[in-house]
Amino acid sequence: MIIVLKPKVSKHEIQDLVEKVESYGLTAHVSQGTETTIIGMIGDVTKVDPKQLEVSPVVDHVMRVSEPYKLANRAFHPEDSIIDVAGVKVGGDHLALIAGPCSVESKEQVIMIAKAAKAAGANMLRGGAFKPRTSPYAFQGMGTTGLDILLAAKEETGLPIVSELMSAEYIEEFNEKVDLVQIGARNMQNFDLLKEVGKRCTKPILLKRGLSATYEEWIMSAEYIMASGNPNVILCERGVRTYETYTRNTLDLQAIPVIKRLTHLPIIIDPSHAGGKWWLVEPMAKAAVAAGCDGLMIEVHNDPEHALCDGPQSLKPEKYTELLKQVGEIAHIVGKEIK
Ligand SMILES: [Mn+2]
Repeated sequence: MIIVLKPKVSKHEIQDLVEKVESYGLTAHVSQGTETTIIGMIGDVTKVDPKQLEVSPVVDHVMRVSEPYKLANRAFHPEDSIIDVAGVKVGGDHLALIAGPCSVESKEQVIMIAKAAKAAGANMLRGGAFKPRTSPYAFQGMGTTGLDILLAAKEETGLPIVSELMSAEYIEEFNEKVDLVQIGARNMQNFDLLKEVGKRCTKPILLKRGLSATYEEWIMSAEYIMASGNPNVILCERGVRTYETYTRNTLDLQAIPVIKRLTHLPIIIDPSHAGGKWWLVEPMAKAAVAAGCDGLMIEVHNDPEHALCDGPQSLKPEKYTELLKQVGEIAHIVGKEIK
């Protein structure tokens, strides 16, 4: 249930209402926009009588929210959330451009790709140090050493770092070294991990959509993180499993308007894992920006033929540079800026 307040309500009046909500044994979540202030009531609202709240002169109206997610719900927070990743803004009219190799392979490799990505216009560097691989015999990533290599690349280029966390055991290390913590598709419903990153992770979270997750399941996973104490969640569509086997997955671009309608969270698109083929990345990336996404996460590798992971879907730096030129023009048309 949410309480929509009248314009120009004082802090003191908001506090009075928060106390009233808390007196029902509920949690109050205040969202102050430029126009209106909303108080979300979280908990068992069955015994709350909306009329009792509407008698207050500062209350405009009280609404029931039927969706099971509250904190991520756009009704609770009508304006777009803008999430700060080490100074790079994601959401609203900002476009995040995340690039880098699937796996960190060596210091020379990561620094070379980071410099090329930055020169092309990327504003964040991604690299996998801990890799969730389908086969236990495949390369599992460099782990902690990989994170240190990413840090060296950050020192060299200034690009904030995005990397995937697979186990709660490493949260403190990620807090220290990583700027945007990715929770991968396979862990989207690892609820214990979601609760731990909500509680202990001090950095924003990039939550990938599960391989066959519905929108509601995906948003509920974001809700887990938010309800556990970390409000800074960015969603990432990376293709879903369909009957089609020609492409690795099927990119669901409808996710962009749907997520924006249902939530206030930014949504970025990963066309690399969606298609699984490098030549699909460019058209899908352009379509995603045209559809209003808040960012792109693209695999870039200097030598895709010899990459230890996901070579066939990686772009060479020259192709990425060419792509970002076109993305810049489309972004301009849809009112997004790249910084
Ligand atoms: Mn990959």
